[in-house]
Amino acid sequence: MMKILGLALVVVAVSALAADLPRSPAPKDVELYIISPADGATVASPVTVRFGLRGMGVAPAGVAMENTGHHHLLIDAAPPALNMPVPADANHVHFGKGQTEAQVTLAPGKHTLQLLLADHLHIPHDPPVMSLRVTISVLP
Ligand SMILES: [Cu+2]
Repeated sequence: MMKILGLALVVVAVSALAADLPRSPAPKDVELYIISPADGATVASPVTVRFGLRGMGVAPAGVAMENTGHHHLLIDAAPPALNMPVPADANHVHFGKGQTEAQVTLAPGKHTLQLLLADHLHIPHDPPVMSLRVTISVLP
């Protein structure tokens, strides 16, 4: 009985911790956008995606500096939970070296691209700094 209670307490403590991860503040009037490709564009793979950011700076992951972050490209994915680190997988690509463009290999067909800035710990800012989502068609 005590064992079960102990486990329940640990679970509660861990969820409280996740909800309380501190988020870096984002200044007002920040703009994150995909310079290219344009929404609706038809392109060949690999696709060069250029990241645009106005009102904040880019810093590598791990470097805690006010009003900075690094880019994450969401490929065919909805925005992830904003109170925890951005997942790292084929649909959530981190640019932790401070890159401002990427070459992305995509299968033929329709794909969506969206940028999400996150802080040195990969946690989105508050309020989140996100681009509009663009839809592109990749040639066979
Ligand atoms: Cu990251």
